[in-house]
Amino acid sequence: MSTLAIDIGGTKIAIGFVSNGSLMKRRQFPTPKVQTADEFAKQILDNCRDWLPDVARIGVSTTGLVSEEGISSINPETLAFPSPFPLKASLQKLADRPVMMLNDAQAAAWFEFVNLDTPIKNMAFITVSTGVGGGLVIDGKLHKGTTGLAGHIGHIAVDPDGPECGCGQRGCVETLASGTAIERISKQIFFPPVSNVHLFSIADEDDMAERIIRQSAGAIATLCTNLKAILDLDVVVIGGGVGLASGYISRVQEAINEKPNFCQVPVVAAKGNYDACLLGAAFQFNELN
Ligand code: BMX
Ligand code: ZN
Repeated sequence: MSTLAIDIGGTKIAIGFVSNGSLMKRRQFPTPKVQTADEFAKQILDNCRDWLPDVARIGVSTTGLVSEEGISSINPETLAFPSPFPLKASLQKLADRPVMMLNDAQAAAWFEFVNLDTPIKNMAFITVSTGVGGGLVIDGKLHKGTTGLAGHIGHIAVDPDGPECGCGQRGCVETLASGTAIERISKQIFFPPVSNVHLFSIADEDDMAERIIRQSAGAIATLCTNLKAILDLDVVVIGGGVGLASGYISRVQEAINEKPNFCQVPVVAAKGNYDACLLGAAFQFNELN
Protein backbone atom coordinates (compact mmCIF):
# COMPACT_ATOMS: atom_id res chain seq x y z
CA MET A 1 0.00 0.00 0.00
CA SER A 2 1.50 3.35 -1.00
CA THR A 3 1.41 6.42 1.20
CA LEU A 4 1.71 10.08 0.31
CA ALA A 5 3.93 11.59 3.01
CA ILE A 6 3.78 15.34 3.59
CA ASP A 7 6.16 17.21 5.91
CA ILE A 8 5.16 20.82 6.53
CA GLY A 9 7.95 23.00 7.89
CA GLY A 10 8.20 26.71 8.54
CA THR A 11 10.31 27.20 5.39
CA LYS A 12 9.59 24.29 3.06
CA ILE A 13 7.18 21.44 2.44
CA ALA A 14 8.63 18.06 1.49
CA ILE A 15 6.43 15.40 -0.07
CA GLY A 16 7.26 11.75 -0.63
CA PHE A 17 5.79 8.70 -2.28
CA VAL A 18 6.39 5.89 0.20
CA SER A 19 5.97 2.25 -0.77
CA ASN A 20 6.72 -0.69 1.53
CA GLY A 21 8.37 1.69 3.99
CA SER A 22 10.80 3.12 1.40
CA LEU A 23 10.83 6.65 0.06
CA MET A 24 10.51 6.08 -3.70
CA LYS A 25 10.01 9.68 -4.89
CA ARG A 26 10.54 13.03 -3.21
CA ARG A 27 9.83 16.66 -4.02
CA GLN A 28 10.04 19.88 -2.08
CA PHE A 29 8.77 23.41 -2.48
CA PRO A 30 8.60 26.58 -0.35
CA THR A 31 5.80 26.59 2.24
CA PRO A 32 2.92 28.50 0.62
CA LYS A 33 1.49 31.54 2.39
CA VAL A 34 -1.15 30.18 4.72
CA GLN A 35 -4.66 31.14 3.59
CA THR A 36 -7.59 28.80 4.02
CA ALA A 37 -6.97 25.14 4.81
CA ASP A 38 -8.66 24.16 1.52
CA GLU A 39 -6.35 26.42 -0.50
CA PHE A 40 -3.25 25.22 1.41
CA ALA A 41 -4.27 21.57 0.85
CA LYS A 42 -4.93 22.22 -2.84
CA GLN A 43 -1.48 23.76 -3.32
CA ILE A 44 0.17 20.71 -1.75
CA LEU A 45 -1.90 18.26 -3.82
CA ASP A 46 -1.16 20.24 -7.01
CA ASN A 47 2.49 19.28 -6.52
CA CYS A 48 1.74 15.54 -6.68
CA ARG A 49 -1.32 15.07 -8.89
CA ASP A 50 0.64 12.50 -10.92
CA TRP A 51 1.24 10.35 -7.79
CA LEU A 52 -2.34 10.40 -6.49
CA PRO A 53 -3.81 7.49 -8.53
CA ASP A 54 -1.38 5.14 -6.72
CA VAL A 55 -1.80 6.70 -3.26
CA ALA A 56 -3.97 4.80 -0.76
CA ARG A 57 -3.51 7.09 2.26
CA ILE A 58 -1.89 10.33 3.36
CA GLY A 59 0.39 10.85 6.36
CA VAL A 60 1.22 14.39 7.43
CA SER A 61 3.85 15.67 9.84
CA THR A 62 3.59 19.38 10.46
CA THR A 63 5.14 22.16 12.44
CA GLY A 64 2.72 23.35 15.13
CA LEU A 65 0.46 21.86 17.78
CA VAL A 66 -1.76 19.17 16.27
CA SER A 67 -5.17 18.51 17.82
CA GLU A 68 -8.45 17.03 16.58
CA GLU A 69 -9.63 20.53 15.60
CA GLY A 70 -6.56 21.31 13.50
CA ILE A 71 -3.09 22.83 13.67
CA SER A 72 -2.22 25.79 15.89
CA SER A 73 1.01 27.74 16.07
CA ILE A 74 2.94 27.83 19.32
CA ASN A 75 5.39 30.25 17.72
CA PRO A 76 3.53 32.07 14.91
CA GLU A 77 6.88 33.49 13.77
CA THR A 78 7.76 29.96 12.59
CA LEU A 79 4.51 29.54 10.66
CA ALA A 80 1.38 31.55 11.41
CA PHE A 81 -1.53 29.14 11.11
CA PRO A 82 -4.96 30.73 11.68
CA SER A 83 -5.84 28.51 14.64
CA PRO A 84 -7.12 25.88 14.58
CA PHE A 85 -6.24 25.21 10.94
CA PRO A 86 -8.35 22.22 9.74
CA LEU A 87 -5.84 20.90 7.19
CA LYS A 88 -6.51 17.22 7.89
CA ALA A 89 -10.20 17.63 7.03
CA SER A 90 -9.33 19.61 3.86
CA LEU A 91 -6.85 16.99 2.63
CA GLN A 92 -9.30 14.20 3.38
CA LYS A 93 -12.02 16.01 1.44
CA LEU A 94 -9.92 17.08 -1.56
CA ALA A 95 -7.90 13.86 -1.96
CA ASP A 96 -10.64 11.48 -0.78
CA ARG A 97 -8.10 9.35 1.13
CA PRO A 98 -7.69 8.60 4.86
CA VAL A 99 -5.35 11.15 6.47
CA MET A 100 -3.29 10.89 9.67
CA MET A 101 -1.47 13.89 11.13
CA LEU A 102 1.16 14.40 13.83
CA ASN A 103 3.45 17.20 14.90
CA ASP A 104 6.63 17.00 12.76
CA ALA A 105 9.05 16.17 15.57
CA GLN A 106 6.65 13.70 17.23
CA ALA A 107 6.34 11.84 13.92
CA ALA A 108 10.12 11.74 13.48
CA ALA A 109 10.58 10.62 17.10
CA TRP A 110 8.45 7.54 16.56
CA PHE A 111 10.16 6.68 13.26
CA GLU A 112 13.61 7.08 14.82
CA PHE A 113 12.67 5.12 17.93
CA VAL A 114 11.51 2.09 15.96
CA ASN A 115 14.66 2.24 13.83
CA LEU A 116 17.21 2.48 16.66
CA ASP A 117 20.07 -0.06 16.51
CA THR A 118 19.85 -0.88 20.20
CA PRO A 119 16.40 -1.32 21.73
CA ILE A 120 15.87 1.22 24.52
CA LYS A 121 12.81 2.61 26.30
CA ASN A 122 13.26 6.38 26.67
CA MET A 123 14.31 8.72 23.89
CA ALA A 124 13.90 12.29 22.68
CA PHE A 125 14.11 13.48 19.10
CA ILE A 126 15.14 17.10 18.62
CA THR A 127 14.92 18.90 15.30
CA VAL A 128 17.02 22.05 15.03
CA SER A 129 15.64 23.75 11.94
CA THR A 130 13.51 26.89 11.38
CA GLY A 131 12.42 26.33 14.97
CA VAL A 132 13.45 23.78 17.58
CA GLY A 133 10.95 20.92 17.79
CA GLY A 134 10.86 17.77 19.85
CA GLY A 135 9.20 14.40 20.27
CA LEU A 136 9.35 12.16 23.33
CA VAL A 137 9.17 8.38 23.58
CA ILE A 138 8.63 7.33 27.18
CA ASP A 139 8.59 3.68 28.26
CA GLY A 140 8.43 2.71 24.58
CA LYS A 141 5.41 4.88 23.79
CA LEU A 142 5.15 8.13 21.87
CA HIS A 143 4.09 10.67 24.48
CA LYS A 144 1.76 13.33 23.05
CA GLY A 145 0.24 14.51 26.32
CA THR A 146 -3.34 15.55 26.99
CA THR A 147 -3.56 18.18 24.25
CA GLY A 148 -0.77 17.03 21.90
CA LEU A 149 1.67 19.63 23.23
CA ALA A 150 4.21 17.19 24.71
CA GLY A 151 7.63 17.57 23.15
CA HIS A 152 7.47 21.31 22.46
CA ILE A 153 10.89 21.54 24.04
CA GLY A 154 11.95 24.49 21.91
CA HIS A 155 9.75 26.50 24.26
CA ILE A 156 11.48 25.58 27.47
CA ALA A 157 12.69 28.96 28.71
CA VAL A 158 16.36 28.72 29.69
CA ASP A 159 17.38 32.40 29.84
CA PRO A 160 15.07 34.84 31.68
CA ASP A 161 17.01 37.74 30.12
CA GLY A 162 17.08 36.17 26.65
CA PRO A 163 15.33 37.37 23.47
CA GLU A 164 11.54 37.47 23.25
CA CYS A 165 10.04 34.39 21.64
CA GLY A 166 7.02 34.41 19.33
CA CYS A 167 5.34 32.06 21.83
CA GLY A 168 5.10 34.89 24.38
CA GLN A 169 7.95 33.82 26.66
CA ARG A 170 11.53 35.06 26.86
CA GLY A 171 14.74 33.11 26.36
CA CYS A 172 13.21 29.92 24.93
CA VAL A 173 15.72 27.39 23.56
CA GLU A 174 14.29 28.21 20.11
CA THR A 175 15.35 31.87 20.42
CA LEU A 176 18.93 30.78 21.14
CA ALA A 177 19.49 27.70 19.00
CA SER A 178 17.18 27.52 15.94
CA GLY A 179 18.20 28.27 12.37
CA THR A 180 16.18 31.48 12.70
CA ALA A 181 18.13 32.42 15.85
CA ILE A 182 21.48 31.69 14.20
CA GLU A 183 20.45 33.88 11.26
CA ARG A 184 19.35 36.70 13.59
CA ILE A 185 22.60 36.64 15.55
CA SER A 186 24.84 36.32 12.50
CA LYS A 187 23.08 39.28 10.82
CA GLN A 188 24.16 41.47 13.75
CA ILE A 189 27.78 40.48 13.16
CA PHE A 190 28.37 39.84 9.46
CA PHE A 191 27.90 42.45 6.79
CA PRO A 192 26.93 41.61 4.11
CA PRO A 193 24.88 38.90 5.83
CA VAL A 194 25.90 35.27 5.32
CA SER A 195 23.61 32.25 4.99
CA ASN A 196 23.64 29.60 7.72
CA VAL A 197 25.17 27.13 5.24
CA HIS A 198 28.02 29.59 4.62
CA LEU A 199 28.41 30.22 8.35
CA PHE A 200 29.04 26.50 8.95
CA SER A 201 31.49 26.37 6.05
CA ILE A 202 33.67 29.17 7.50
CA ALA A 203 33.49 28.09 11.15
CA ASP A 204 36.92 26.40 11.03
CA GLU A 205 38.71 29.61 10.21
CA ASP A 206 36.31 32.26 11.57
CA ASP A 207 36.10 32.55 15.37
CA MET A 208 32.87 34.56 15.29
CA ALA A 209 31.09 31.97 13.11
CA GLU A 210 32.33 29.21 15.42
CA ARG A 211 31.09 31.13 18.47
CA ILE A 212 27.59 31.58 17.00
CA ILE A 213 27.31 27.87 16.19
CA ARG A 214 28.68 26.89 19.64
CA GLN A 215 26.07 29.11 21.31
CA SER A 216 23.31 27.24 19.49
CA ALA A 217 24.89 23.84 20.23
CA GLY A 218 25.33 24.90 23.88
CA ALA A 219 21.63 25.71 24.22
CA ILE A 220 20.72 22.31 22.73
CA ALA A 221 23.19 20.66 25.13
CA THR A 222 21.45 22.37 28.07
CA LEU A 223 18.13 21.17 26.71
CA CYS A 224 19.48 17.60 26.51
CA THR A 225 20.82 17.61 30.08
CA ASN A 226 17.52 19.08 31.34
CA LEU A 227 15.62 16.34 29.51
CA LYS A 228 17.94 13.71 30.97
CA ALA A 229 17.20 15.04 34.46
CA ILE A 230 13.44 15.05 33.85
CA LEU A 231 13.01 11.83 31.88
CA ASP A 232 16.19 9.78 32.38
CA LEU A 233 16.61 9.34 28.63
CA ASP A 234 18.82 6.64 27.08
CA VAL A 235 19.59 8.67 23.97
CA VAL A 236 18.74 11.91 22.16
CA VAL A 237 18.37 11.74 18.38
CA ILE A 238 19.05 14.97 16.51
CA GLY A 239 17.73 16.01 13.11
CA GLY A 240 16.89 19.14 11.13
CA GLY A 241 18.91 21.27 8.71
CA VAL A 242 21.01 22.84 11.48
CA GLY A 243 21.09 19.74 13.67
CA LEU A 244 22.56 17.63 10.88
CA ALA A 245 25.00 20.27 9.62
CA SER A 246 28.60 19.10 9.65
CA GLY A 247 30.10 19.06 13.17
CA TYR A 248 26.94 20.27 14.95
CA ILE A 249 26.18 17.06 16.89
CA SER A 250 29.79 16.70 18.04
CA ARG A 251 29.68 20.28 19.35
CA VAL A 252 26.46 19.41 21.27
CA GLN A 253 28.08 16.25 22.68
CA GLU A 254 31.21 18.19 23.72
CA ALA A 255 29.07 20.73 25.59
CA ILE A 256 27.10 17.91 27.27
CA ASN A 257 30.33 16.21 28.34
CA GLU A 258 31.30 19.30 30.31
CA LYS A 259 28.19 18.93 32.50
CA PRO A 260 27.97 16.71 35.60
CA ASN A 261 27.87 12.97 34.90
CA PHE A 262 24.33 12.35 36.14
CA CYS A 263 22.74 14.49 33.42
CA GLN A 264 24.93 13.49 30.51
CA VAL A 265 23.24 11.68 27.65
CA PRO A 266 24.50 10.39 24.27
CA VAL A 267 23.36 12.28 21.16
CA VAL A 268 23.18 10.64 17.73
CA ALA A 269 22.15 11.72 14.23
CA ALA A 270 18.71 10.84 12.88
CA LYS A 271 18.74 7.65 10.77
CA GLY A 272 16.16 9.30 8.53
CA ASN A 273 18.64 12.12 8.03
CA TYR A 274 17.02 15.29 6.61
CA ASP A 275 13.90 13.22 5.89
CA ALA A 276 13.23 12.00 9.45
CA CYS A 277 10.01 14.07 9.67
CA LEU A 278 8.92 13.03 6.16
CA LEU A 279 9.48 9.33 6.87
CA GLY A 280 7.73 9.83 10.21
CA ALA A 281 4.74 11.26 8.33
CA ALA A 282 4.31 7.98 6.45
CA PHE A 283 5.34 5.82 9.38
CA GLN A 284 2.50 6.91 11.69
CA PHE A 285 0.25 4.36 9.97
CA ASN A 286 2.38 1.68 11.63
CA GLU A 287 1.09 1.14 15.12
CA LEU A 288 2.18 3.99 17.36
CA ASN A 289 2.59 1.90 20.51
C1 BMX B 1 8.07 25.44 16.62
C2 BMX B 1 6.64 24.87 16.65
C3 BMX B 1 6.73 23.33 16.77
C4 BMX B 1 7.65 22.72 15.71
C5 BMX B 1 9.02 23.38 15.76
C6 BMX B 1 9.94 22.89 14.62
C7 BMX B 1 4.96 26.23 15.47
C8 BMX B 1 4.36 26.62 14.13
N1 BMX B 1 5.92 25.29 15.45
O1 BMX B 1 8.64 25.31 17.88
O2 BMX B 1 5.44 22.78 16.66
O3 BMX B 1 7.75 21.33 15.93
O4 BMX B 1 8.87 24.81 15.63
O5 BMX B 1 9.36 23.25 13.40
O6 BMX B 1 4.56 26.75 16.46
P1 BMX B 1 10.16 23.47 12.02
O7 BMX B 1 9.30 24.32 11.17
O8 BMX B 1 11.45 24.12 12.38
O9 BMX B 1 10.37 22.09 11.47
ZN1 ZN C 1 9.03 30.10 22.89
